[in-house]
Amino acid sequence: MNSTNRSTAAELPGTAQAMVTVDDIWTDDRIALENDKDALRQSVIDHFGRTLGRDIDHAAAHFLYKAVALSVRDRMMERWLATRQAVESGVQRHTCYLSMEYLMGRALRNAVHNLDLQDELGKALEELGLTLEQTEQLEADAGLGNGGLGRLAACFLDSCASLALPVTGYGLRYRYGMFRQSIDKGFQIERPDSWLSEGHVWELERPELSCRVRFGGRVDLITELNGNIIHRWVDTDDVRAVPFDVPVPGHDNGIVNTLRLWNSSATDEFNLHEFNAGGYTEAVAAKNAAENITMVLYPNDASENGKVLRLRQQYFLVSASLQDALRIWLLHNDGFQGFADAHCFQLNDTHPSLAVAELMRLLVDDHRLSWDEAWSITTRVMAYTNHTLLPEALECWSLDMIGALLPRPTEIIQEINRRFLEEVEQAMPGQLQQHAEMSIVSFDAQPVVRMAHLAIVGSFSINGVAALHSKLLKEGLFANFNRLWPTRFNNKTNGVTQRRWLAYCNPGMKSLLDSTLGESWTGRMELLEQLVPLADEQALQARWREVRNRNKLALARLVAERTGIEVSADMLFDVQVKRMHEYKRQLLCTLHAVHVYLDLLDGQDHVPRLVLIAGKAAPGYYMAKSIIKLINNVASVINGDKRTTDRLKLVFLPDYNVSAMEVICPAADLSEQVSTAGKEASGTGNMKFMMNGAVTIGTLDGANVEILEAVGSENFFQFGLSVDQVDGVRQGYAPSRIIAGDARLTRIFEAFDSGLFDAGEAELVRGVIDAARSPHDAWLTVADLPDYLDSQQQVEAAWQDTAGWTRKSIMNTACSARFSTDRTMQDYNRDIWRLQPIELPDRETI
Ligand code: 26Q
Repeated sequence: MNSTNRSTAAELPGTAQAMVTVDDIWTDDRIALENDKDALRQSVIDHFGRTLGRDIDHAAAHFLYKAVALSVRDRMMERWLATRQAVESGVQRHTCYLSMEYLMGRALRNAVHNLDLQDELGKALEELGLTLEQTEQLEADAGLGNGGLGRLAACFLDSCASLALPVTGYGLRYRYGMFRQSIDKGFQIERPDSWLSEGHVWELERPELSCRVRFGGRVDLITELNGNIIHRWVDTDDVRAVPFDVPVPGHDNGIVNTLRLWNSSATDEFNLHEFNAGGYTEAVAAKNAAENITMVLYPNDASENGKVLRLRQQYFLVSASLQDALRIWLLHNDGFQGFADAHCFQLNDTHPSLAVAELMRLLVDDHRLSWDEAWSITTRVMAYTNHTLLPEALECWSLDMIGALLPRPTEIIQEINRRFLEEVEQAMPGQLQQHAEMSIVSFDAQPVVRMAHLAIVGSFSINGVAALHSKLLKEGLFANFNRLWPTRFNNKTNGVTQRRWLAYCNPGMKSLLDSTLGESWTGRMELLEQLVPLADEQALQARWREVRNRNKLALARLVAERTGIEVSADMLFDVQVKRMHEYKRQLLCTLHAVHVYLDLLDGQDHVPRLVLIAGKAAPGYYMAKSIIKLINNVASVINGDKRTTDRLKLVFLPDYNVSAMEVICPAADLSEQVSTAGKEASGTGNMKFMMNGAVTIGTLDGANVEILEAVGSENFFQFGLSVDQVDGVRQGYAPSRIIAGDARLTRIFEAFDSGLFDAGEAELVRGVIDAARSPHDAWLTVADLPDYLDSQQQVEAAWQDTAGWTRKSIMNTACSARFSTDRTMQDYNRDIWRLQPIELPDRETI
């Protein structure tokens, strides 16, 4: 037995310490968990009967899924423990990724493929009268995120595990994830997503690692005997943070990293005064507030300012995660010497930026480091990723609110700010305007804490998520900071994991690529470039179209199931799926559909087209919800018209989520990425579509710029104003003149004015249309519309040349390597994290 490989000791009551190691638990002869068909079949039966206590008469489908998932989970356990031991051994540098959101989707298919179990498990299930595909559908999506930022975190975890990078995800275990969307008479209806109600087989509760998070109370100053003044945060309302670990298996490398999600629960203490005064029930009920913290994900993907529960969530995540990292460190170390060299905390937007203050508090108050020692550590471990340029999405918290909820962290923020402003004064003497602009706490009468400034001041690295976005951060939003600390700013273009987003969601394409390039492309995306010289080959093109056609049939089935609308796979599948936002301009897409419809009525032909739109609107975002209603109104006119039925369909697909995208992105021909230039930080849906062979129609925004550069202008339909032009156009912007000057636009807006699309909601629909016609329209929809319509005409011409289109499609997949999160993670690792790959002990069983 390898003694360096010992796990921590387990203490048994009344006995001397019992040493239990991984090797004791999994001796070679106990493993017996083979991965062949028969062993897998037996595992499923055992879990169904023994673990879950079911018999086949009560074979509620869900229990079959659970038995399968548990059988797969069993096969990760040893590797999971071994990975954790390697990461927590205290010698290896590692990264803690702090994020309020992880949009994981389903886990089964991903685990099965990453562990390479698909063939044997498929056969085992067949013998039990099941298919793997059916079984996978029974899993609920883990929808612990809103959109791009949350899904990015999930893709990062997958790539880190697959690259053997020691990265632990820290997040919250929301009881209710992203709401479920349905459509009633064209309106969005939200329903709670109780994804845990049937149990969650992937998580492992770890109450032994719980910690305490404090809220409220006050700060007492205490002078110690030696004259030191210390701050004691007292009379707090405490909440218990209980971790639930979710395994993150790497692809075919034996690594299983961890996503640690915190659940809030009450501490065991009661308000004794109330308790003893006979208020037993009240004292117990008061504990509810604690449980509420992780009850629900905020369904906004732009900040919802000022909600105290959101602030509690953020601090809860940050405090529990940092305490956990310090606890693990102190298992193997006496003090904090070396801590900074061994850690990086990557902040996913400003949502966890209280980490800067909280790490200072833990080091200074709890571990008695000096301010300077603590600050030196903090500013060597924190790194901040920005995901937005929209001013309204920048988080600010009122100083009063944060001071009442978190009195001690607030004092620390103010001290950080005092010292920071001294530094600004040194570097930019007398520039009071700069001080006011850069200050963490604003100089207003009602001061607010600017979370981005806190993150910037406390971090050694600040990155944007696409080249254009990072440039705009440096030149615009954070220009002052860039002047002060130019070396801190850098770019890390987003990516997506090709495992979930190509290999597993598009099995037809995977086998085509496997047979053309060999199987190793999954881990080496640059091999896709070998498709470039083959892009015109007839045999490849034919197989390519065949695969895509099957994918389109699958999407057509999903559309029919959810909406009752029948669409033909021969149509051009023109797709825009993403959160509903004015800046993303789902309206452009819809206005184009109206244009095609009116042309068809006028006797002008178009290629058959399905325009598919899907996405959720934040429940309080009136305009975004109105746009959904408008789309549905237009859709019912178009889809109800027999004259155009084989030429045009407009579909709003309800309840867009990760699993829906796994069906949508392999089937799209045209990917709509049409945001107002300068507004979309990166986009990641654009990358999923490209990888699967869709051609983009897009503006020069976010990562579209890099997609265009990678694939070449002949394989991308570019239109619209550039960032540099946008501000110019805003001056004296007169949409009505543009409409009057273009017959196509005139006709579109007249159709709306005629009431054709009102469906009894004239006020609402006209509200959207009038906003687009207003000189104050910040999104410049009308300004970009003529160019967009032209560009769509080029799309149609290109579509009619089947071989030419197939070539474009192949070229998009071929050039997509750089949009893999494997590349993104290597960039983070090279410039920010500097981690060594995990080395597992060389054991046969791992
Ligand atoms: C903040 C405070 C209170 C409540 C909610 C929020 C909140 C929650 C989520 C604010 C923003 C978000 C999510 C933002 C997001 O998804 N941004 C997207 O991030 C992607 C990954 O980098 C980019 O590709 C997209 O361009 C960007 O819009």
